[in-house]
Amino acid sequence: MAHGITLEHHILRRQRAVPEATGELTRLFHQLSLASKIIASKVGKAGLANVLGLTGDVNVQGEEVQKLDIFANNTIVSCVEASGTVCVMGSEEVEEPIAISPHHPKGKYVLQFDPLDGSGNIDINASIGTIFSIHQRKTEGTGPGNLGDCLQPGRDLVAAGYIIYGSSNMLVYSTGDGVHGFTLDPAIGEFFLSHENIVIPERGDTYSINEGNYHRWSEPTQRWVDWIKRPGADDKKAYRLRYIGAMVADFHRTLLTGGIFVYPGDSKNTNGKLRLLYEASPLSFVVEAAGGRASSGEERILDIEPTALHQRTPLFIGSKGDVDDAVAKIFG
Ligand code: AHM
Ligand code: MG
Repeated sequence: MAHGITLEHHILRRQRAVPEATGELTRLFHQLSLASKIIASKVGKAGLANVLGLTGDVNVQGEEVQKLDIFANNTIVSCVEASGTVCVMGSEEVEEPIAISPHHPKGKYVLQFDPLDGSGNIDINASIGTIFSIHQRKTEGTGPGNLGDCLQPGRDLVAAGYIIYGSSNMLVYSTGDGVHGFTLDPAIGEFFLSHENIVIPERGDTYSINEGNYHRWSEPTQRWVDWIKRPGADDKKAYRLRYIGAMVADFHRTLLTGGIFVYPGDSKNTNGKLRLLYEASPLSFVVEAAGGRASSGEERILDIEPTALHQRTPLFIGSKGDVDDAVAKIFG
């Protein structure tokens, strides 16, 4: 790995090219990367640090809360809050918008995040991640932000990305023009540029979906899965199935090697499982910046106008050709 360009240097260099930049975005990224190093360190010794298992609580989504979920949430909030760069935050683990303490200045950005995505993987030592998105505030002035600041469509994002805690720890981000990946060197404690200008292949050979839900899918969805995993006309190969159950990990593989990740609506959950603001929208911003596509089936994910913090959306995301096929075959 080249130890040339750190994450901070990369962001700073790009911000210097924006005449109206104040340094706030650079500071926000600095605090986010600090939070992710703290989380990575905790995840790395999860079995030793008495953070495996459940807290005994149930979160706003009705899911059992893992101790590391809460640790990650609190770490991001406390690292970012004091930076004076955000006016409000939103977290998958917290029901309402997170107000900034009156003791801290309010900034011009809105940070929303899924602190620990794929938390079902924590106890089995498989990859998990953090997903984040950054909008400009909509409310005027320098006071606290509100729910309206959080409910913005993905097309208006300033930046988005994720951190994957895996066999190595990586931070991948985009400000809309290109996608860049950084690998944490744990000996030095810095993220270094390792994947510059990631471009998703036009097509892949992998599909990623929880096929255990097959019985709950619409017939067109079932037909699409039957089609994608079989060899077909025009030399179509049988696609391979890969599904770890942590979207960050499934998405990261899809971004690097192509293919499609899907969490469709089904007879139990018409809008699927994934949250628009914390999961679908930021990763859709990243995939589009890498040349891919993301759709709910009915519309472009980035064009969905959110109406609630924790709303869900069906998601078809990945290589443009593969998402085009799925949407055409399922939605006509
Ligand atoms: P989480 O944010 O509570 O961890 O849930 C989201 C996760 C995604 O990472 C993953 O793609 C999906 O849930 C897996 O769900 P399922 O077990 O239904 O396949
Ligand atoms: Mg999640």
